[in-house]
Amino acid sequence: MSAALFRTLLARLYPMPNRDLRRLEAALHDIAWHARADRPPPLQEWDLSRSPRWHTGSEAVAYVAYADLFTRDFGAGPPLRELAARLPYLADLGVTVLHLLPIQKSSGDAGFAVDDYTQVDPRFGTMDDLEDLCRQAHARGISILLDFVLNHTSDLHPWAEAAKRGDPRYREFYVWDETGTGAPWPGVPDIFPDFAPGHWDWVPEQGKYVWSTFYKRQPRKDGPRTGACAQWDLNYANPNVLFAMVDTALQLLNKGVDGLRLDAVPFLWKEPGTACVSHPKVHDLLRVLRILVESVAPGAVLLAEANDQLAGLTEYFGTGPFRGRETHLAYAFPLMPCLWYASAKADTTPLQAVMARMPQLPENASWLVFDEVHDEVSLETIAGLFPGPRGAALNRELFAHFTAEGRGEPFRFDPARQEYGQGVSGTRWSLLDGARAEADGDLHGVEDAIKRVLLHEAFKAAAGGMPLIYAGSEVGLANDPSYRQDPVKAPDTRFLKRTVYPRAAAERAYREGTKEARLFAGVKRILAARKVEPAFRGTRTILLDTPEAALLGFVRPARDGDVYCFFNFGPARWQVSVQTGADSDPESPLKDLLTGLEVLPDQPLELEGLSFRWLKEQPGKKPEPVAV
Ligand code: OTU
Repeated sequence: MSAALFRTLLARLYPMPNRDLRRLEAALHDIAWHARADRPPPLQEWDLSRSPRWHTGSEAVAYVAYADLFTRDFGAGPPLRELAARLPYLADLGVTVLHLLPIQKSSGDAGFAVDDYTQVDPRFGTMDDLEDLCRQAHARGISILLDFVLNHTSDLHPWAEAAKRGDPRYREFYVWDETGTGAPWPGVPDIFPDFAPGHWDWVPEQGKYVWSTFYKRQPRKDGPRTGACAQWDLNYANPNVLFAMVDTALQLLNKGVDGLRLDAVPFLWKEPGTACVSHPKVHDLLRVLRILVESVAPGAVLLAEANDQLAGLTEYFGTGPFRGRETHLAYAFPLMPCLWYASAKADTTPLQAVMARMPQLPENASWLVFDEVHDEVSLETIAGLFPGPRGAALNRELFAHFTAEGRGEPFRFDPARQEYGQGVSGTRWSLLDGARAEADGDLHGVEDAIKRVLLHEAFKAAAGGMPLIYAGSEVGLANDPSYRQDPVKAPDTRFLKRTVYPRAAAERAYREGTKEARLFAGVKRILAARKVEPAFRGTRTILLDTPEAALLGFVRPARDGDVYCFFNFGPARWQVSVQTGADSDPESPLKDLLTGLEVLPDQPLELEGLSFRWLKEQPGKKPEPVAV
């Protein structure tokens, strides 16, 4: 990256006289230079030893967990230390990337209200424990991805405390309402309309409102002060904020983590008259961060957490001269609600429509393909994908389906827009009706739920990106409604799915015949088949025509033979014909990657209800003689 481009970015972000700009640039280089000098030699070796495209490989599989919930039932030590003992379990499943939800000192929002970036929360352990965990994970071929909550600090962070006291340096770390009215800027979305409405938090010490996209203590001056915590957005228009946060990022990377999940990244830049979401300057900030991260920890990846529409989302991989030079990974938000729609309605039409629109990514970038994380399933995304009444109808259908019969609970329900909710909280097993079926002793229901879970996993593994597994979903953990008893958690339904991973479930995962073992073994088989198949590298997919809405088909191209992927989201059995390409060998049998069995291309392919098939071309291969 040329120095001129770096300077261009800074000049766009911070219009100022050249001399000041040069000073700003020098300050950033200085921060990076110090971090480079501090990078421990073993990490420098690690940097050199790995491919810079490790995140795009077919073996790359991510797992997201809360360190405490994932280990609590396994040992009484600090979670970061107990995690080491859980690595063999993850490795056995096929996981190569562990995303740890926030572990820094925090006063709320399940870790996303950070009080101190330089300290691990004592509940989790210490920075030394983190370094140790990274070493042990690397030894097992597992990379660690850490949350980097860069959009906001808590109101208890020393910067926020200083701002409350009126310290002019730190006042400028945040964004204040200069009108004094607390009136929302027009067009700015309301993210937690139910329990933290608007985008201002009242600060009695200053007699002013401060910008807060997420949790607030007191949204209105004359309202109650009941918020469980507060998250104050950082003011990136102030270069000192950029300095501090770049420094924080580089220090975390020097602990040995392999990547940073950039939390709530669309909200980084505020400009009146805009929605303050994915502003062009957000991208400039990320490009600056990428350059500096690469100069210190080459091989470390940046993951954009941006619940954005497809076009906007793709920009996180960089555009123009910055293509492939912004974030390495982004959550594939647009696929997610469409996958749930396919599951709920046995209709893959929306999923196909979105897949057809997925753009070609730069070779060094990839999607993180997911069906759930620690947050709600954001169903509203489907409304944005299909503007007008169709999208609203799809959203309504999804919402009704997944909040019915105790599957999940509404999240981000806007009381002013009663017509439909925006998201739903719940574990996958509960949302797919597995928990209800188990409770009712409905064996057919349990069978179906198992098949649906494996369909989801097979789709995520094949769709063109790194699949992401939410902790416990691989053994079918159910909703835990006990959060309602905790007044701090009660207003936030996302806690419904933030369950302790019980030791008993891990034991059953290895006890044949249990539902846990069937799920675990099924997921493991899918990931193992994916790992060795070159066609599952990268992100290219080509949609196939299928005769039924319940069916989805696509090709993953590869030089040694394409892979044909078929999914049946409906209960009925269907036949499809595999239309191999014109340059394919019509004589050669295809190989089923899950069973190893051969299929002749001119034979109709049987697709049982709620099943999938992955078929690999084998150019030049003669059919096996049929055994008698
Ligand atoms: C993220 O989510 C985290 O994943 C949440 O757990 C946090 O509460 C939140 O940030 C604040 O730190 O709105 O409902 O476009 O969708 O940042 C979840 C991005 C959220 C947002 C996302 C946010």
